[in-house]
Amino acid sequence: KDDNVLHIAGIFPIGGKGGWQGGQACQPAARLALEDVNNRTDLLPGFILKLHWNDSECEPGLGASVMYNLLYNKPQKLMLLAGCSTVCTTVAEAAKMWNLVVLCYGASSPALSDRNRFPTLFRTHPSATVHNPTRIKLMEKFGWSRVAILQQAEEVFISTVEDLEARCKEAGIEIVTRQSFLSDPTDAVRNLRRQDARVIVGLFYVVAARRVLCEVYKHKLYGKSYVWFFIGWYEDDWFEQNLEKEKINCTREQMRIAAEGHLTTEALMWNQNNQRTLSGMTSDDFRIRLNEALKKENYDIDNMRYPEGYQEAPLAYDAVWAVALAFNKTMEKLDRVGKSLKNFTYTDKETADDIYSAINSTQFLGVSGHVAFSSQGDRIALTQIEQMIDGKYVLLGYYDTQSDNLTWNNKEKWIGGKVPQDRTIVRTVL
Ligand code: ABU
Repeated sequence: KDDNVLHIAGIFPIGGKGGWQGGQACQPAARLALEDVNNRTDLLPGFILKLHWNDSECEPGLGASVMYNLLYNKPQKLMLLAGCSTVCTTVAEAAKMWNLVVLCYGASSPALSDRNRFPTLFRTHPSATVHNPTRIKLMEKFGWSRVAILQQAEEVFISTVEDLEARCKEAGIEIVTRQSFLSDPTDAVRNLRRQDARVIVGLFYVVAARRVLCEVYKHKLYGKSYVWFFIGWYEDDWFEQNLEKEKINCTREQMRIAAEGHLTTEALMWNQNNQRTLSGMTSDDFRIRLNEALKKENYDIDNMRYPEGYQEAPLAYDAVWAVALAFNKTMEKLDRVGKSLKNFTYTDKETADDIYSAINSTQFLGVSGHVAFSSQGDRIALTQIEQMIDGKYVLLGYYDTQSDNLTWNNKEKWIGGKVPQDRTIVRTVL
């Protein structure tokens, strides 16, 4: 019998060759959240939540097909969870036609903050614009006022760069060149060299990042005169993974040399202190449970071989809790007027609006930190800064944009012992 089941749809990127395959860890995290929510007698009393899902491989076309199958096949779904910016963009643009709220646990594209284009989208993942004030802060800290940008031609990175350009202009930082590429970065990296770029912000998915790094090695854009900013959500050993599989024409050692010294910025996705969160777990408790779940799926967690999406797993876990809390609130409201969530259909705009308002006002302390949504449906987050030192990421500090507070550990290490300069210094001998 299905009378006591509330159905939701999920799209997880898992088996693809590019983009972000974060469903590998986010799907098990969502499964843990479902177990926990369904064990609570005070949440959704008399009902359980069931997730129906499939793999999008982070491909928007496949994502759309998965969504249509989930929506056109019974049972009726009440909400859609999705991850990976390219897929979220496609499904969230379409979902409004079904009066369906979309909750993205793994989508960073700043373009998703457009309420006219995505009127029913919320996300537990912060927008990639949170990195930009941090990047500017670091440029100011190290005296870099001449920077270059290298980006993969995807809306997620294009919209991040638009925001970065505006902020650089405001801060008096010159962008000497902006290079973009579809899948082969060779020419773009060569152009960076021609323009004498020294401080370079790189924005791309991890498969493209490996191709870029190999070109960086070949064109000698690494070492004491260069500094690269990369995105911080790649896995720790990203630069030496899958080299044969992806036909990367550089050795592990060459990739390691080119990666040395780069900086990363990332939004904090794990609650930072040992507080008990709404589920009763601290983020450390959650890590232990997630690791156990991933080991059962044959991931070699003991040897720190984490699946993609490990960092974002708390966002998927909290997304399911946000759904449960919002449904709980909606059910109470519908009960008062003799209606039920079970009668929702894709033409029921009134109930859809109730679900929207409920999620819009949902707030709680989750394993990813304080979950709340801004007027654009966005998460507000702190950022952390790391540097690759001797092949390992070292935490340099945190930046809180809202209070303009940079906490710095003084752990940075520059090849040659000096901060790289943002331009060639020409000395005239008299
Ligand atoms: N942190 C993963 C974001 C993935 C994406 O925006 O597609």
